[in-house]
Amino acid sequence: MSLNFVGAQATMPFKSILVTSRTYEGQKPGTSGLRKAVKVFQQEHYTQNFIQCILTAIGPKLKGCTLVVGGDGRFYAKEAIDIIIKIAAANGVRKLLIGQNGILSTPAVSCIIRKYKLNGGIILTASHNPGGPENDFGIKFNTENGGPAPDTVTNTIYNLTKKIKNYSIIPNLECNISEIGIRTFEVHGSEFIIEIIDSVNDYLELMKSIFDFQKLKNLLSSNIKPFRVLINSMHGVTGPYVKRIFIDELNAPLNSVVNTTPLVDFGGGHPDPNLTYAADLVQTLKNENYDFGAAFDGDGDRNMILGAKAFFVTPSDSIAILAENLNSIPYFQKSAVKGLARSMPTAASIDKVATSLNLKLFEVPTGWKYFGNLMDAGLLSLCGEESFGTGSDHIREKDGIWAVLAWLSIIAVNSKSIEQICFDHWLKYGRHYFVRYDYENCESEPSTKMMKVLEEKITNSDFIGQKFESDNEVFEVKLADNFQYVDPIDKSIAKNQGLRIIFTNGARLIFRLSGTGSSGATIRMYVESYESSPTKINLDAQLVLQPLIQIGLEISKLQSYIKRTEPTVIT
Ligand code: VG1
Ligand code: CO
Repeated sequence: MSLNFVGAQATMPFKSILVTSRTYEGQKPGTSGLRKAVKVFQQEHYTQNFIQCILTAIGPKLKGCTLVVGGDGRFYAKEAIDIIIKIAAANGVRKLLIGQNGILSTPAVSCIIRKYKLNGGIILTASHNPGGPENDFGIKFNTENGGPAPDTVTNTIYNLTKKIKNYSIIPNLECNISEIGIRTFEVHGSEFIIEIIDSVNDYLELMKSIFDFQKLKNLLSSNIKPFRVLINSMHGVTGPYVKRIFIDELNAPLNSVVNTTPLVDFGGGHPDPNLTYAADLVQTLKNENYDFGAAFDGDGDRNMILGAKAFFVTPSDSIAILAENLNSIPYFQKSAVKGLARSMPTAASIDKVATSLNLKLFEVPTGWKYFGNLMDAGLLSLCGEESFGTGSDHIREKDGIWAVLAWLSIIAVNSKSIEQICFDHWLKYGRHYFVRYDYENCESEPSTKMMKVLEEKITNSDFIGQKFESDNEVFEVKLADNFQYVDPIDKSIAKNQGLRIIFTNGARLIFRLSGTGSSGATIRMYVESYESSPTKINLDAQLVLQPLIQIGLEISKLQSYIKRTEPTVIT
């Protein structure tokens, strides 16, 4: 961390005032953070209330604590950081570390909290949701283990928002966040410190301690046959990180990285790394001679991995293949792999690897926060979600750039193409075909009704054993429930985590309502089937899954409830 002093030390003592507020409904953090339209956050007292409640929820450790603040640079982030500075100072926070210009990826925040043993961090992002004045803003709060606040903490924050009457603020305390360095302010007779830090340094150092950068450099900048990569930051936060890592450190050609300037509105795009929203990456890979492609979401915790000609690696396969090859990565050579985990809707490819490696496999609800306790207890090394989330216990967040470096490490060792690696994996373990249908921006009421009726139907005792037929394929129900998770460490219970229908042949249908939308409802239908025969592992996923998709639509009556025939996005 740089320790330059910027400008003169502020000498004027600052005093806080108490501002009378009003409560707002709906400040309930979802799967990860509070996400709403920018216009909602811009309402008088709205952002101030939520920040005050985050700080109050820290409890006795608040006075004198140090927090890190940063985000994906989206519209309204600078205003929010200004509010955080003023409210944190008034509440007795001792120090804020702030990313230069407010830029810090979600994995970098997790890294910084852990490295400097901070009390937590505030991340200004709505992740993969679009940005700009007409789109979304969001605030995530991470606790001292570096991970997303668990349900107990977010429930406390939410309860506070329902009864907040006023907040403390120092309206005239200003700080320029564009220059690296330290500034101190005198607040109520104590020192309040703001340190503006380089956005990339700490994260880069961590990556260097995990991977063999020399080996990766040889792979990407070989004079004989360089491995050609195309990395697309989608104008999200990862731009400065990929430039430093792939261009400056690993010497990849300059045209290996694109869309690396973080923009307040992500250039009008949807910063979600999937085949629909990263269509330009897919097209370029199809048309040109690249060996590898990757994209990230707005805040840098998601990743999509593509091979030559845009061969798509499903996130569920990605995590399984990484698990199988962890010995290619120095970090995992140093300490034994503990356990593996996936979120419930994620396809079970990794389960097969866990069995083969004799490792414990945990199945947790959707959301990275559920992996944290297992990692803290030393039970978990590698985990992933079908929603393009991949990560390990190096931090407590999913980590897009880490995933790319992990894949490149495997390639550097075994010299196979991405497609060949996947094919060989399926040959050994069989293939888990997977697809997710998202119906975005549905009306809340019919969506909730659909879920309620479906739950009643599938939890009725006569549902088990029922047979469904489509395209001459028969699926018999083995188990059906509303998924519930008991945390093995603190025994906390997470209920209502998605409706599951598991068939006797291992196929699964899952229905969930998203917890990251900013308005209305998004219904997700997850469809998975398993094929072990070598003649059936290289088929088109959409075709293979069609019969099961039809059964899912039929059982749920989804289309008639929400009056739609097509999903918004298929991943
Ligand atoms: C989605 C994903 C989930 C992920 C969450 C946060 O949640 O499905 O797997 O952990 O987003 O990711 P939901 O409730 O909409 O299904 V991020 O990158 O948006 O912070
Ligand atoms: Co994200």
